[in-house]
Amino acid sequence: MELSLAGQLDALAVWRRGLDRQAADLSRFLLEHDLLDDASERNLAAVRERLASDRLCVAFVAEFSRGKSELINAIFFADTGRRILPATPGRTTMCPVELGYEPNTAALLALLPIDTRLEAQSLAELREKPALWTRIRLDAESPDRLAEALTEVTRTKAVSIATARALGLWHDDAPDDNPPVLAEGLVEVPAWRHAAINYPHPLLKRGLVVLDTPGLNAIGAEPELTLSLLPAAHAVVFILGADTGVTKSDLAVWRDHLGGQSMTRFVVLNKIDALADPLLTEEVVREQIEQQCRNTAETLDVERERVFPLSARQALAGRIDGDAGALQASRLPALEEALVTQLLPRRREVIERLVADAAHEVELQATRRLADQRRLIAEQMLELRGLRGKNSGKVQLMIERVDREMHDFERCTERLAAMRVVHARMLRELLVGLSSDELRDEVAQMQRQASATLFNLGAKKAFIALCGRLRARVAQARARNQEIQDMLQASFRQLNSEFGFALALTRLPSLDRYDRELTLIERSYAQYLGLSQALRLAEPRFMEQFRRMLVSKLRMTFENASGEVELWHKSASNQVDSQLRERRRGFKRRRDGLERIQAAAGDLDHRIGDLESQDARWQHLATRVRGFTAALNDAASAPLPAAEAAPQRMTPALALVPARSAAA
Ligand SMILES: Nc1nc2c(ncn2[C@@H]2O[C@H](COP(=O)(O)OP(=O)(O)O)[C@@H](O)[C@H]2O)c(=O)[nH]1
Ligand SMILES: [Mg+2]
Repeated sequence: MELSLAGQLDALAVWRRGLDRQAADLSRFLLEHDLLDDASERNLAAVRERLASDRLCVAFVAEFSRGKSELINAIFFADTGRRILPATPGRTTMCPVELGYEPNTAALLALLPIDTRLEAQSLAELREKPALWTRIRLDAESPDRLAEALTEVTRTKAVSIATARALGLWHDDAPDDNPPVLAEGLVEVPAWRHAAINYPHPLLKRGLVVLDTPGLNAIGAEPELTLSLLPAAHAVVFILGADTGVTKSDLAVWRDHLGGQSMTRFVVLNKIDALADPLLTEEVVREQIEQQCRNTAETLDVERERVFPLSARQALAGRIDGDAGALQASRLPALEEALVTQLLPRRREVIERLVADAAHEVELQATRRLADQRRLIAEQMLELRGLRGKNSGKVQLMIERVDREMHDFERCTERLAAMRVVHARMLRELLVGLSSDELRDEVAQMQRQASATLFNLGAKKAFIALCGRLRARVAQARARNQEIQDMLQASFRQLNSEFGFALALTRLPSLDRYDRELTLIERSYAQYLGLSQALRLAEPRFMEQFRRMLVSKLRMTFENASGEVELWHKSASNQVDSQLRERRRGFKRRRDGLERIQAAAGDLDHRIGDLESQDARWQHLATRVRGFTAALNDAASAPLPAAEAAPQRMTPALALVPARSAAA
């Protein structure tokens, strides 16, 4: 029985929607019962945002002409009955192509001109400037017109060597990587820097994003690919030619761009059809292929199971012709099955953990608040029960006692104010260390150090030093956070014992995640600053682009870190505020209750009854909160709704509904 990616993505989407509904229910319930504090509200909103926008990005990476585009065609577009992405000799993808689907937007090919490389803006910045992109409407109904439009990604143009140099596409010191020279001192360079296809394919509609990359040259020349697009991918399919094996440049791509990454990696040994030899038996050819897979696995240092020998061309032709035997012979189904069975469970795990953590925090917060209210009620009940059979003079004494207690209690406000001042100061000091101003200064310092050395050869050293300093900042933030926690802990203990609060701190955010993020940034950027790139970095434009990307990446990390820290502190302060409010309300209720009893002595039992039902209500609410979070947890850990088993299909294993028949 085969699983289809479409079916699995659907199941995942159904599961996510279910979780989202439950999170919404929980949120509404808490709001209705005045149990939703800021921290929980933000927590739940963040989870729901993730559930709504979860994407799965698969990147296809290889040297030129290994068959990336052909493989994408075979996996995703065979249902159109033809080759959609250009993948024939002389028709090479020249720029990174992103395939995805944005609902409520027309089918579109958006192209960013190569000239934009003359300015230092990063791709992320340029995405926000639609005016700079050339847009071509796509006709999803007509595969021929679609394929025709997509040939744009192969477009080149002739420019002078000087221009090519300025574009970062010509390096006097690295002639092998340079583009072909045409007559009259002109060279052929890609016309576009980046292409984004918005297309209502069934899989793309389900949140799949596919990234087709051109060869090494472009990967090397466009830092954005190495530094941000590839690390953001959830899986990478790395493609080799079975006819060529692992070449030196294949190995360079693997080492430089994929080696240390954390995403799931699949290695494809493509073009096995080229190994067929009429003079050899099928057995022998099979054994040859197997041997090559083992060699490949060894060279790349991956498990043999990660290597998939196949023929993209045969698979595409087999699917288009409806030839099941040819499809089987192409061995593509094994790769597709691996994508389905290995990729999605991992995505799911990430979300599951996210939801479970949020449910836990929210439950803790809400039930603590309820427990606190019940504690106050218990005290009142004790007091009232003690009044049974007492006269009204006694009640008057009680009222006076409450007044005294209230008065004593109000002394805590001074203490709280002092604690708040200290807390705010300490927190300010902590956050300054993570602020974007200081971050900018740090990067500027790195730049000064880097440009002080010849040819930017010191850039890597300066960058590593920067990472060291940034890590020290995170460590310092962690230490300061601990100090604040100690201070709060001590104050809470005092407040609890002197004024009857029930203040308790939640687990301090560990900030380990940001260490890991920094390590990841360090690794991929340091790789980029390796010797092979050093010459390119000598160009001021590149250095500027590099700096901008680095700053925006680091800023995100630091903003998230300080956001998390702030949230924790905010929830600690909120807890104090809400308990203060509750305590005051409690005193007032006690006093009102006693006054009512004084006014009508027989009211005592009635009043106790009130408190009992109030208490029962809160107990009930706590149970319901736990019910909601348990349901959320159950839904998160429940098996996915069964994906339909696909019969022996001729439509692509990964496509559920052929695009054409869906449109028809
Ligand atoms: N024999 C054979 N040729 C293939 C196969 N896959 C791709 N090709 C050819 O290899 C060339 C490069 O393919 P393409 O997909 O454009 O490579 P890309 O540059 O990696 O995107 C094209 O001429 C394809 O037709 C295959 O499985 N077998
Ligand atoms: Mg291609």
